[in-house]
Amino acid sequence: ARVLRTSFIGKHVVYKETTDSTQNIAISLADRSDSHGTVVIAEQQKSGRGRQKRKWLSPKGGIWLSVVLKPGIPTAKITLLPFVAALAVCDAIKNATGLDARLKWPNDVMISGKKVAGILLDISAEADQINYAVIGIGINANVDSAAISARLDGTKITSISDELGHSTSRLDLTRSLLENLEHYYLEMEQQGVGTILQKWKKRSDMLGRKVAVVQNNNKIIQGMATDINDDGSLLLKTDVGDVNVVSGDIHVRY
Ligand code: BT5
Repeated sequence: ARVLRTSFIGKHVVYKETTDSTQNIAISLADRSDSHGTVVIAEQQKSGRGRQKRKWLSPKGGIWLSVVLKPGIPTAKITLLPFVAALAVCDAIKNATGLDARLKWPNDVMISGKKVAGILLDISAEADQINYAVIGIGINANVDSAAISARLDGTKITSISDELGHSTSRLDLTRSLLENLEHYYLEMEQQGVGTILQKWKKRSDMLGRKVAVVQNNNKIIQGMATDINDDGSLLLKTDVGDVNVVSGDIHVRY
């Protein structure tokens, strides 16, 4: 197998057959001085997490991993890290499988309108100093999406094997993912968020469409998704004017 062409992401890999959550292991390693780029990967997770304490089902056959990063960027810019990760996942799926993966704000990766991968960010920061960021990535690679779906609340989901009609190489996909992640991460550190957001927008079919943003309190804001702002918030044009939606506890329907 070809070696991993990265300079820091994946130089240290922790592999588990089964764990509660790779995110928890990565957080427990993050304070070490040499943890930058450490990858924690598991065959299955017993308590995989989504955002806002939602569950992430993680049976065998998927790609469930977390990456420790110590970004040299201002704390305010850390909200862009999930966009970097989503971009890396999207390109890895395209490169490794040929499938037409698309991005949905704030950090979902979709194939034909169904969620194939999700991103989670945990950070530790003081004032304007980031101690560490742990980015969690879950990809439904070779899993039965109908079986996962049956245990969920109606979210439309898919997997790479279901889309292809056969299984895919998780090794190739993971390698491509980690290489892309390092590439886009360095691009963000060196060139700022502008080019990352441009690329993100190119891979999204959401801008220019009418969307409904469902908030935590079940309030719904409808409008036209017109842009992603530099802080990663979504610009909505509504009947009562422009609204900036931050990626808190909300989800978006087209
Ligand atoms: C996410 O949350 O999409 C972030 C998922 C991050 C998972 C990775 S796996 C490695 C690392 N370790 C962890 O413990 N987590 C990370 P969110 O946008 O909140 O979406 C959560 C929602 O997605 C749930 O409420 C379900 O409706 C749905 N869901 C759960 N499992 C799914 C799956 N396998 N595929 C697609 N959707 C799923």
